[in-house]
Parts: sequence; structure tokens; C-alpha cells
Amino acid sequence: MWRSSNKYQNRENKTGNYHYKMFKCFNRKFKINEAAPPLDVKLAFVECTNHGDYMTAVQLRRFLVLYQEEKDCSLNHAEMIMEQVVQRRYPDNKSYHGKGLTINDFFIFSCLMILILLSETRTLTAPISLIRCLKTIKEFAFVASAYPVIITLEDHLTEELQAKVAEMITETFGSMLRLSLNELEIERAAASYGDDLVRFSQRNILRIYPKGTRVDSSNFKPLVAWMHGAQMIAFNMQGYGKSLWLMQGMFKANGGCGYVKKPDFLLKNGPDDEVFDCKRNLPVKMTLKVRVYMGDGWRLDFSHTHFDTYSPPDFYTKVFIVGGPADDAKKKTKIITDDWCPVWNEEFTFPLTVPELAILGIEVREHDMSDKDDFGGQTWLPVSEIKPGIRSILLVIKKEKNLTT
Ligand SMILES: [Ca+2]
Ligand SMILES: [Ca+2]
Repeated sequence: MWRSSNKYQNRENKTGNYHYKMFKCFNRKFKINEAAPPLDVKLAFVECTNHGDYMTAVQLRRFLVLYQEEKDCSLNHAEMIMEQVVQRRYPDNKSYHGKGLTINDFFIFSCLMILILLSETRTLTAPISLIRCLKTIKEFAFVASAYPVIITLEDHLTEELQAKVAEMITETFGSMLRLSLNELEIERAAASYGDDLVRFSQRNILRIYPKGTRVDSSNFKPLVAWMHGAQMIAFNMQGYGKSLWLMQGMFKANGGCGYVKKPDFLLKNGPDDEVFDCKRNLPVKMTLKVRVYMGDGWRLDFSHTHFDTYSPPDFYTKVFIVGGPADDAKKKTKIITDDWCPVWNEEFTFPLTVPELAILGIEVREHDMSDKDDFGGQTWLPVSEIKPGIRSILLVIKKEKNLTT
């Protein structure tokens, strides 16, 4: 049994243990080890405390002046920081000894201060002062090409320090700045300031990335971001699932080169300078008719007992539209029982208000009475590039492996 599951909490909980129950009677205990402070942090602690065991507010102020270049730091400010660290480390306040910060308390605090920079491969680099990093980036990172430079910061800062970092970044880069929001922030911003987002992305790069809790490599639905003109959407490409398929569907357009032009209505405003608003009641621009004729090929990809042990499979097809809020739709064909080569011949109609950003999804499933339906392949296609006529579409299994189907 996990007693404590939050990894950050664990790290800060000195006395924490993992408990495992074995065979219902043995209890195994694993101590949670706290990361040791690096040498630089130890040396700073030793210097500022004169080899003491605890750091007082006066000594903390000394550290801020000497090491953090906060020349104007007041004792009040140091006391306030100390209080925050103590609150964070000893939320019940009972275990706090009242003598100041220990080396481990101080280390947690200095982690907040130093902003350890993580590269994309998640290797820790030696801590350097943030302002030096920013200045170096400004000086050298815009030289090689005219394309935007993306700076990713992974911060574990208090709100107050976040504000400080924001100030440093704004001061350093000024008008060169591009906005980067996570999926929750764009949802919130879209709900309250949708117009401003569209206007912003007409002149600036807007990048959206997954929220930090997506540790399982899952993805968010990119539609809200597309509808507000975001140019870059960072995705976890190693997983699979509907959101990733949507993204793959969208970028099949333009020859699959990886760039799709933003629709004009996101770049140009209306006669009264109004911007595109996906929440408004929009007129139907186009009606898409999809007739699902038949499917074949599964018998070449799967063993004859793969779907049903005792009979041929029972396929049906789901047809989706994902796009503007009014355009989302989900239909399905009837189930054709016991047939490796099902013929459905069913037509579905989709009125579309934003065909430019609509994606058509085709997913075949195999019906099971007693279990979850089996998966029989999928594909997603950008509606803007679908040509009329009769087409055969290659389906893929979950991880982009082509089927013969
Ligand atoms: Ca089955
Ligand atoms: Ca069957």
C-alpha cells in the first residue's frame, strides 16, 4: 500500500516511509531518501552560518545579498521567506524546532531560488543564475535563423518567485516574447478572453503544451487551441489515443509535410474588426456526406480466432467529426454479424460550420456481447482535403501501424 503518492511530498517528508503489505501479515518498510544538497549549496550554508547547524533570518539575508545578488534585500524579506520555507517544510508546525533553517531546509529553499534548468532530455544541468541564462539566450539564440526560439522553463517556484521570473523574462526579451500556455490555461483563457487570444495569435506565436500531470504520455484535445489560432501544440508523440489521432489527422493535410496553413478566418477580421468566435452560432458552410460501403483485409492481418473464438467477427464502423463546438458528431453503422468482409452501405450527413478545422474519424470495432468491443483499426482525415468520390482508406492499428484493411 502506498501511504504517500505525491513524489514532491515524499521528497520533503523526511520521516516518510513506503509500506507494502506482503501475504497480508508481513509489513515491509522502505525509507524515503531525501536528495542531498549539492556542494555549492553546502558551502553557501557553511559560509553564511559560520559553520553553524541552523541558518537564521539575518544569515539568510546575507546569503541573498552575497549569492543571489539581491543587494537591497531587507531583513523583513528574509524573515518572510524563512516563514514560507518553514510552513512548507513543517506544515503542522509541531516538528519545527524554531532555531532557523537546517541545511536540508535551506536546500529546499535554494532549489526554489536557483531554478534548476532541465534540458529536454531531462538531464540535470549545473545550476546557473537564471538572469545569466536569459541574457545569453537573448544574445546568441536569435542569430542562426529568423524562426522563433522556444524557451521551455520547468519551474517549481512559489507564486512570488514566479512573478520575479516573469519580470526578469519580460525585462530581458521585451517585445520578442511569445506566449506559451498549458492546456488548462488555454481552456480558461478561451472561456474568458477568446477574442484576445485570436487577436494575439494573429501577430504572435502561441504555443500550447500538456499539463504537468499527464505523466502517462496522454494528450489533450487540440481543437480549442486550433480554434484560437495557436500555431504550435506540443504533444506526447509516444502514446496513442484519440487526441493524438486527431493531431495526425490534421497534419495529413498539405502533403503531410508538418505545416498546415491557418485558415483565413483566424487571420483576417470581419467588417467591424470582429474576430472569429467558435462559440457563436455560425451558419453551416458545408455539408459532408459519408457513405461507408464495406471493409476488407482483416483476414490477412489477424488469426481467424482473433476477434471471436468460435465465429467470424461482427464488425461495425464509427464515423466521427471533431471540429467546431457545433460540428462534433458521432455516428455508427449497424453490426454485420459473422462476416470477415462486412458490407454496411450506410450514409451519414454532417452539417459543418467550420469545415476548415474539422477532422473526420473512421474507426472499425468488432462487437462482443460479453466483453469490451475489439478494436479493428482507425484513421483520421482533414475534411478540408477530402475529395468527393469513392475512395478506399487504409486503416491503422493504435500505434500508426498500417493494416492491410
Ligand atoms: Ca470479439
Ligand atoms: Ca461473431
